[in-house]
Amino acid sequence: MNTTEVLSEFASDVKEGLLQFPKRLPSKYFYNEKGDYLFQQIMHLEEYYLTNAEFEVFEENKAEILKAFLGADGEFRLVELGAGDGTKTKVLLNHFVSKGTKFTYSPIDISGSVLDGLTNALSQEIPALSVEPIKGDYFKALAGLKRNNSMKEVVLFLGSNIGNFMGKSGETFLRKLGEDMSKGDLLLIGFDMMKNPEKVLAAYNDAMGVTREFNLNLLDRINEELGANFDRNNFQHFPTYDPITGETKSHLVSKCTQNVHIAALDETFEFKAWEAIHTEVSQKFSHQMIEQLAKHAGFRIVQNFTDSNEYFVDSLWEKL
Ligand code: AVJ
Repeated sequence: MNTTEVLSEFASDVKEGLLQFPKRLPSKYFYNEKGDYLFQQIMHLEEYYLTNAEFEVFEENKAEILKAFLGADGEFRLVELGAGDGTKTKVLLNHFVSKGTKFTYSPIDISGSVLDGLTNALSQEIPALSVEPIKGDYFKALAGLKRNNSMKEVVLFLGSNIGNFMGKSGETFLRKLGEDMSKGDLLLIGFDMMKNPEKVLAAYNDAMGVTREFNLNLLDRINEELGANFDRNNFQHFPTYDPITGETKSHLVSKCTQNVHIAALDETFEFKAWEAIHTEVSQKFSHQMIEQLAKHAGFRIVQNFTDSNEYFVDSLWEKL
């Protein structure tokens, strides 16, 4: 590689992560086409309780949620960050439309094909719904919305995606999100709660090995896009759960001492036998942690919605 050439963000993130000790790779790179597909499979797994739990939260509380969204104004724009295929959101959208609610749905996603898929599906399934998709970065999209109108905003950030932020970065993200919202705007945010550690661990180590594939796909992606020679058979998927902190971590453990060359970086990395790469954190929360997060990010908790097992909480926050 020409040394003056600028590395792609992917390449430089991989380099930075593998030069750290312990080694790590950012989980946002799971989601190429194969990764999107594997995550869809994960959402249908028996062990991955999160999907059904949040689905139940919406089914059981949709009337209450609508009441809270309507507030005093009676009109709003519903903005969803990282909408995906919208399976869970449709529960709310269908209910809102059936009640004659005046609102526009704006899913924001970085992937144009994901947005097109969702928009087409919605025009078939809920023709009366007004949809204005926005392709791009969350913050740019939100700032653009604010510039163009003054309607009350309700932001959805579902699926415990907030759990993927490491350390204080979740708080920083939410604070920044708040800066693009007005006082009185709402945020409905999903949290996977602390629970039986066996149950948590099984969700990240399913019997069919889909999560294992999802994790190993990151190595395949580095091979394909950055010209690396990772041998996936030399790495083992190993998740852990810490019931004290609620941190669920995924790792890829090197089964032997080995060298991996990454052509795009013009660099070889050594992995010692049983050295682990940390690939993902999926934080589990307590009510106290949610309260702290809301407070530090500049929001007030209006109401918490949960499922019958109390596995999952969708927390409704108001921007202060
Ligand atoms: C999409 C971030 C909510 O952390 O549970 C699923 C991703 N990783 N199985 C999660 C994931 C492994 C998922 N989130």
